[in-house]
Amino acid sequence: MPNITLYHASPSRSSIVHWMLEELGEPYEIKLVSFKKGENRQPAFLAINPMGKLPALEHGDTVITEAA
Ligand SMILES: N[C@@H](CCC(=O)N[C@@H](CS)C(=O)NCC(=O)O)C(=O)O
Repeated sequence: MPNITLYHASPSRSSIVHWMLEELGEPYEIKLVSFKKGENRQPAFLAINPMGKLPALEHGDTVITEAA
């Protein structure tokens, strides 16, 4: 089980992080988040990123929320 998880929606800035992960070649998991269904505003996702925005990249206990 990879310890890197990308919360992703396309099109969005999380595609930049998806690209980075592909170039790194490390194993990762993708969890799709639907803006249309408002999943980024649900408590389960707000527990990952309280701003309710993508990207969110979990690496172990660390969460990174800036594509830059
Ligand atoms: N500071 C963040 C901003 C991320 C951001 O604004 N993401 C947009 C998608 S590109 C988002 O999640 N919008 C959903 C919303 O605000 O409800 C970054 O640049 O990585």
